[in-house]
Order: sequence, then C-alpha cells, then structure tokens
Amino acid sequence: MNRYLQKVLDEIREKNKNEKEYIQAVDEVLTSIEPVIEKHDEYENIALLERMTEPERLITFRVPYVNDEGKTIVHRGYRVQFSSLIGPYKGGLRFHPSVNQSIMKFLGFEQIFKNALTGLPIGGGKGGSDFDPKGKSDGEIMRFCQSFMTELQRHIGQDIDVPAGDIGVGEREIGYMFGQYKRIKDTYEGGVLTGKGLSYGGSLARKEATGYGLIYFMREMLNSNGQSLEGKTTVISGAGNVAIYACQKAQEFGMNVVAMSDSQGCIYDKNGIDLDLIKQIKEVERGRISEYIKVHKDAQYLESSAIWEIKTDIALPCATQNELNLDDAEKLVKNGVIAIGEGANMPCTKEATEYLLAHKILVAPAKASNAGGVATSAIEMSQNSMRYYLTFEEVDKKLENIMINIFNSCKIAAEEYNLGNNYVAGANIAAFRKLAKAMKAQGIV
Ligand code: NDP
Ligand code: 2IT
Repeated sequence: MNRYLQKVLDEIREKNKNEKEYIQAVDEVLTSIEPVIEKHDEYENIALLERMTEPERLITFRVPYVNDEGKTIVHRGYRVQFSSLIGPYKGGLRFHPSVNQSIMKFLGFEQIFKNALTGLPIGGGKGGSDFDPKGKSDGEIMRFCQSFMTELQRHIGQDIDVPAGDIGVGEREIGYMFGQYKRIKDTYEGGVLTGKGLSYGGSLARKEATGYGLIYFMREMLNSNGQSLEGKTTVISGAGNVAIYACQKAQEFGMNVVAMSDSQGCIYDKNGIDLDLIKQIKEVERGRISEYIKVHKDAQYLESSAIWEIKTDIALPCATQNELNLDDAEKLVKNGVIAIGEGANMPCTKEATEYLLAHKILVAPAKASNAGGVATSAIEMSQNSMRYYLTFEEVDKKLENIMINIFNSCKIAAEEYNLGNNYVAGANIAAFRKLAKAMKAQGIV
C-alpha cells in the first residue's frame, strides 16, 4: 500500500482503538482512494488525510429527563461536527440504545462524502443519543427531545449545523426539537432542522426521499449494466422510513418485494408485501412487524437475519450498520442475487462487500445510493431560505436528477481508474476528489 496512506491508517487504528465502526468506515474509504493518493505527493505535507479524518469538533452532553413514573433518567447526547468544508455541518440525529462515539464518528465521516456527492453546499455531521424511544409515551419522548435540544441549541443554527432524522428520529421528534429550539432562541429559523412537518416549514417528498432515491439509483445502476428493475424479486430489510419508501417506489416500478423486517423478525410474503399494512403497523401503531401475519396468514415470520436466505434478484439492506455479513453475502450469491442497494449506512461488512464485488454483484454504496435523503434536506433548507415552497413533483424531479448525477459521478470515477463497475470505489473517489480540492483551496484549517 502507498506509504503515506498506510501511515495514516496505522495512526487512525492506534488512536481510535475502541472505535471499530469508525475504523471500518475510514479503512474502506482510504483503501479505495489509493490510486488518487498515488498521484498527489503534495497531500502528505499538508496532512490532508489526517485533517479529513479528524472531526472539527466532537460534542457530548448530559440529557436528563423525567419519565412517566417520576424517575429521573440520564442519557448521553452527541453531535459530531465533522467537516464544514463545503457547507454547514449537515446530518441526522439517531436515538438508539447502541449509539456511542464510534457509531457517531463513522456516520459523521460517511456523511462528509455523501454530502459532497450530492453536489449541494452541505458539510458533514451526525448526532444522537443512547436513548431508546421504543415503548416510551409521547410525553416522555417530548420531554427527552426538549432536554436534548436545550443543550444542542447552543451548537447549531441554519448556517452553522443543521440536524435531521435518522434511526429513532422522525417527524414527531423533529417537531418537539424544533419547538424547543424556537422557544429558546425566540426566533423562527426554519432551516435549523430538516425533516420538519409540512405545517411549519417541512418539504414535500422529504419523507419519501431516501427510499425513492435508493430506487432511482438502482434503476440507473441496473440500466447501465444492461438490466432493469421491472419484475425483479426484491427483499428489503428494516421497516422504517428508508425501507417503507424504498418499497413504495420499488412497487411503483414493478419490482416484486417479497420480504421486509424489523429488529425482531422478518416477514416473507410470496404474494408481494402489503405496504399499506406495514405502514399501519410501523408508522401508525409503532408496533412489531410480526403483526403482519395476523392479517396475511399465508406469509411466514422468520428471524431478522433469515431475510438474506430468501431467493432474490435484488437485496436492499435498509435497517442498520453491519446487518449483512459474509455469511449472508454467500447465501445471496448462491441464490442468484444480481444487485445490492445500500439504503442504510454501512449495512454490509467489509468482508461482505469484498465478496460481493469479487463475485461481480452490482453494489450500490450507501454514500451514493442513500444520499437522496440528505439531498432533499438541502432542498428543504433552500425552500426555508426562499420562504417559498415547491410542489411534490418539483422536489421529486430534483431528487431524481440528483440521484442520476450521483450515479454518473460514481461511474465516471470508476471508469477513469479502470475499476469497471465497482461503484463502491467510484463513490469514494468522486467524493474524495471534490473534498480534497476544497481542502487544498482553503489552506491549513
Ligand atoms: P427508522 O428508525 O425509521 O427505521 C429503522 C428500521 O430498521 C426499523 O424497522 C428497525 O426495527 C430496523 N432496525 C434498527 N436496528 C436494527 C437492528 N439492529 N437489526 C435489525 N433491524 C433494525 O430509521 P431509518 O429508516 O431512518 O434509517 C434506517 C437506516 O438508513 C439507518 O442506517 C440510517 O442511518 C439510514 N439512513 C436514513 C436516512 C433518513 O433519511 N432517514 C437517510 C440515509 C440513511 P424496529 O422497528 O424493530 O426498531
Ligand atoms: O444518513 C443520512 O444521510 C440521514 N440520516 C439524513 C441526514 C439529513 O440531514 O437529512
């Protein structure tokens, strides 16, 4: 490996020993940009890679709240302001018990590259808390969100840092946080959060954007390789925001979605997923996906990871990081999968990705294929600044064009470096080149 690259990677592994997800994310990017580094000896002297992999700022804070029994609970809040190179820090907030510094940093790091690919003026950040919204009352969620924002507000602003949703944070949570921000700051600053409700500054199509964008990207990737989406059997892990709207667009495009999952199990319905029922269970009742088989008695309920054992043409991991491992990749390949589309962030382990690419499976990398969510967040910010709203069709069309452009950037970068249809490397190279150029231009900061 290139000496400078190796030195930086060794240092990162040493300095962040306990942060396995962060090391995994950096490792993937740095390894795949080696051909670019080889051409730029000047990067070492200006510590370009060291600066790109060190967050500008990492904030942690206490988040106390009182639960319905009157007991005080304390959680840890985070905001990683990773890079403001090409715009205000931008990225979601995750509320999940697994949240820790490593997960925050991996997500923040990935976000810099993803946001660069969108072509829009947004830097990279991420935040969240180890709070688990599951099973909590609306009152508990509101009090937690208010406490979280009471601290976070001093670090964000529509031209500084713009959070949005992620796992466990949807329109309800954004609403409570927006209300508290506005109350403390005593001003209407519409663009300080995205994913807002439509009644107070949200954008049409933001809710659908990540899932729709994933399918637009898949269409471009398949078409470019002489295939099409129509009629393809598809499995989608997760049953949250990304999974549901990926399923909706997939069905609209004539794909045959036969399985979805949540953190406890997976449903396999050969007749095609009944998405209205999934929405009712997950979006309205906030229940378990297992409820599905009470209505569709011929559908099967399996373990979550069994979703990758189902024979399918296309697999869309849309739940969480490292949910698809080498063993799963081997099963998918054995069963004839042709393409994987990452809706979640880093859902395939390093070994799984390598195996899939080695077996000529088309892989749509998360940084590129799930960028439609944050891109539409940036369109929400523009609308807030303009004080004018676009129609659903206008936003959706912009989203579609952005996804086409992102696919083309990945493809062109991969071709330029003779990487065939390795869009994983293509995405990393395309994003890195843009960031490196901006970094060189802005001096040592
Ligand atoms: P949601 O909270 O809406 O949904 C997450 C879904 O994944 C739920 O169905 C959840 O199950 C399931 N899930 C979570 N953790 C696990 C786990 N450990 N094992 C199996 N299933 C799990 O989140 P989103 O849909 O917003 O996010 C999903 C992924 O997409 C994340 O990786 C996120 O970072 C990424 N992403 C999200 C974007 C967005 O705009 N929202 C944009 C780009 C990427 P259960 O219902 O049981 O909790
Ligand atoms: O991972 C992601 O890109 C998101 N969770 C969406 C971020 C955003 O700011 O809309």
